Amino acid sequence: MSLLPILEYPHPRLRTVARPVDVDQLHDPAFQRLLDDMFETMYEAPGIGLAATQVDTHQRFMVIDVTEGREQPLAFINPVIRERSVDLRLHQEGCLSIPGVFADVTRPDGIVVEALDRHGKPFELRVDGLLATCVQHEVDHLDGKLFIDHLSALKRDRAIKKLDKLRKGRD
Ligand code: GNR
Ligand code: NI
Repeated sequence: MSLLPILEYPHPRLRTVARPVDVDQLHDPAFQRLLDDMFETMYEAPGIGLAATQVDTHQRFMVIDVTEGREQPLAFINPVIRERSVDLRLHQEGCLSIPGVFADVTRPDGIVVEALDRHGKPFELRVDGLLATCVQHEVDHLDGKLFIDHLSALKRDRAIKKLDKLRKGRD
């Protein structure tokens, strides 16, 4: 297995709208290896989710594990959010593509998400809380969106200045 490089803001390919995965690909060992590499990259970061877009693969899939013990790896192939609750939830989000920057984002608290698992078997999950936040954050990546797009212009500017400052301190 290997760690994959993660695209960072403002890389233009983070704005790509990913294309659906061709289900024949799920039988391809190279695709399964890519999924394993994405889990490894997410766990090593560490992060609770990683979308294919972030590793410069512009197909609709993502990996998530929101458990403390890193015991519940979930792969979502061609995810679709079927329902969104009226109830909202505010959560402080971060992103491996905008490292070190955190900001409050409001999203629907509960969702129903439909996808294929890594073997092509369809599943549906009704989730809320952190997992629902994370699924929405990852599906946003597949649509070329970043969590800072949900902020006011003022807060987004502040977030980008913070990122610039962190980068200047790094070198
Ligand atoms: O590791 C991550 N943490 C996180 C925290 C709150 C809301 C969303 C996330 S996802 C993020 C990893 C990432 O960038 N996924 O795209
Ligand atoms: Ni992210």
